[in-house]
Amino acid sequence: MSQVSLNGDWTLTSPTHPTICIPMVIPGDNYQALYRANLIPHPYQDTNEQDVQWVNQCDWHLSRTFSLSQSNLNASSLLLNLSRLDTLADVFINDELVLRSSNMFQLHRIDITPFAVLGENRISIHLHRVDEEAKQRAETLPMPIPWAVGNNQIPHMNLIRKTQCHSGWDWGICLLVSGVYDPITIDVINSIALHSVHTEQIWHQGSVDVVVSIRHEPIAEHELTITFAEQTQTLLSNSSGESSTIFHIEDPKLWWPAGYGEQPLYTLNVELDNQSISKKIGLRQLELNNKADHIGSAMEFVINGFPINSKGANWIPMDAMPSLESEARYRELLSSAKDANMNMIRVWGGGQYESDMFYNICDELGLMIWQDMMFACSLYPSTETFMNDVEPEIRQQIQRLKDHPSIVLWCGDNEVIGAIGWYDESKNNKTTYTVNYDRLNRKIAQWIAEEDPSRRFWSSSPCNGDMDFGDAWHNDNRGDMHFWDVWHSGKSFNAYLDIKPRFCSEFGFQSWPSFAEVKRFVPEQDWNVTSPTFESHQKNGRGNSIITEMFTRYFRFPSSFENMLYLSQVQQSIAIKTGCEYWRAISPICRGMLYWQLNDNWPVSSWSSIEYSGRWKQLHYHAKRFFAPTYVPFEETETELRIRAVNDSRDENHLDGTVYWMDFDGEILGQWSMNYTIEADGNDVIWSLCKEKFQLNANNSFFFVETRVNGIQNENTWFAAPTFKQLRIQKAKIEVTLNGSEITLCSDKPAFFTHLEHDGNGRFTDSSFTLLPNTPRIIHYIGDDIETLKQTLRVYDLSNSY
Ligand code: BMA
Repeated sequence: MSQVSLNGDWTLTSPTHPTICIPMVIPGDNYQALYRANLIPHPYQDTNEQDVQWVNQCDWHLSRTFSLSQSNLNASSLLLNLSRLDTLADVFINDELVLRSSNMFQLHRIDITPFAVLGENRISIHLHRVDEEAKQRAETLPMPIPWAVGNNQIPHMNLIRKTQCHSGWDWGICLLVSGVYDPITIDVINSIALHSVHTEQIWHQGSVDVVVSIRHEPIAEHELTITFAEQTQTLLSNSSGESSTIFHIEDPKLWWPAGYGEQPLYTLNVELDNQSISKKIGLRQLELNNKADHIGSAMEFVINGFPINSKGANWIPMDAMPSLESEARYRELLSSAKDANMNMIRVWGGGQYESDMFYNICDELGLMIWQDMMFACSLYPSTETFMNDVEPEIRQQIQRLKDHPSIVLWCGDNEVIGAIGWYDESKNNKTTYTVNYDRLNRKIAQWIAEEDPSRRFWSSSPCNGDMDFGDAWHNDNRGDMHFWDVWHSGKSFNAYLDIKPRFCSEFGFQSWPSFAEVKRFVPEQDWNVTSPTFESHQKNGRGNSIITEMFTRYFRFPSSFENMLYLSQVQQSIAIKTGCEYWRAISPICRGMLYWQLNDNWPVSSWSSIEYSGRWKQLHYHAKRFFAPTYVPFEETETELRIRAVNDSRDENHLDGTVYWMDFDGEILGQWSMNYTIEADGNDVIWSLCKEKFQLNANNSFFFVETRVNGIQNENTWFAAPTFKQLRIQKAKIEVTLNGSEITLCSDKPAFFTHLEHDGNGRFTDSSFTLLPNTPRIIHYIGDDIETLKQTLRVYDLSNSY
């Protein structure tokens, strides 16, 4: 098909500031264009965020010219494709209004033939400021609809269908960006337009029928060529505008989540009148098991008949300036998730329906997706006007996404049921606001069911189940829960052991960025956790106090700014590991854990395990160990210390390994070897020791277990003392030898949370581990910045942090 691309160079002007006339790259956002034109400082540096807020208070115009040939004009239609148009936009072709849009999540395909001329044409997009529109909408509502006060810096953004975290979040900069973030193209249609292609899988014993449904212009008798799994069929288009056919696949290769099998993808290609649509289809059966059981009810994804332990993290938009999104960065972040043994990502409702690249990569990597609809932490109106704006968004997004095998759940929103209990208006009038919630939520459920009957709809995250508006923050016997008692409510790390979630879809603990990251955005005079830059990059009011207060509970106080940064990441790792380790140990009661959060959208203190630059925080290295398919969690009972083996896999696995009990001088106090075969999806106690044996030595010793499963090494460390500050750890002297990308570490004493860092990009094969004494350990640097590695490699460990 021939296509006219409108990507690349545009011009950005502002009627509010008539002197501004600068180049802008589309796809892209206005902030990035202003920064490139030197009209604003970099919003992520220093305290610049506050200096760039004026951009929010302007209207912005984007425009460019493009050329159409006679053959373009001879076409039967010229379809302009526009999506992620952010947000209140009027689109003109040659000064004629062709589209008025108020929802950045809608997808547009407009016939511009009546407005097109031979030769030069002009497209302009007028983007209106959203803050004033939001205020006006609030005034006309039949009742107040509270917005996310603690997160958003600009009021009433819940009334605008725009990424909710653009106006700030408790980890997010407030940059009310606007622009167009997807490619803009014009499809030149000769005679009949191909609109969309969808599939449905009908499973039989050992085979599957793949129904391919094609939407096109309602014109009959045009030839459609459909290829799937290397079989080709031809058929004639139907005057109803919908044509379909079936491919029967015997013995299909099944798509599995990462860790449970391969991710074969079959190519589907549909051609009509010189246009084609291609998709990669994964064949898999999907079920969400919510059956009532002796505890409450299950929350378990079942793929191809096999129960899955879902492990992963929550995803936020990758950049506060959408210009900086790229396929390479999607791939890097999602590969980092997979490399840390994750198999599920939750696309959180305060962000965006991600771009096609994101879902394609998840299909490829075997990362299941829990997909929220884009509503978060505010209440939303159920007025007709609002619902009319939302309906096309939901229908179009479900149609766009539903062929991705990775998506396993459609979820109505993030924390909106809970939010009814947060704001005075709704707290005092729960019935009205719950009905208001349910009106919109029912509609969303209905639109989704109509567009995709193959997947389950889950009202909200968290939610106790259908028609249950109860407290899913604390109820651990059914549904998914968001467990924030440790971070937001200040309980100890052990509070993670007080609950047995069926599925914990959010729990998190903040850390500060690493020293390497800090150097990139904090001027040296602000290298202090209470400096203006540092405080402006901490969006959770009590965040820095919580981190510091937890230091005093658990650790000897760190000796320097640099050690504070390091220790904050040790602390975060311990918090999240405590939860994940225990919840894996209670499998299959708990069938899912997604910590908050995977990534950052600018450099900031946050709950993420990957920094804005892509660097793995210590937590991410720990996640790789505690999410490993076969893992050995420690478990403490009244009388015993135990090691379990959990095997999140479809195969029985053989594990061998050694448990060491060691003192802090490195003397071995006990040693046990283990040899065990664990069944598929198994969970067994494989070692235990009576606590009396080591209780007297609690402050002087630790347990370390190393394992091998299918040639893959893993390890775990356990301390008997309730806090690290009590431990009589010896100061470790760690010798570091660097040879190319190979780093050898050797310590005279056991060294804990031994962590490698340098100022460049890339990561290490392992970090933040226990280094046993006099046992050299080889680590490889994965990256291409050997020079920086040589110059800036630093090795931290707990004993040298105070
Ligand atoms: C959750 C999320 C986010 C928030 C995080 C940390 O509940 O849904 O809204 O950023 O907590 O407070």
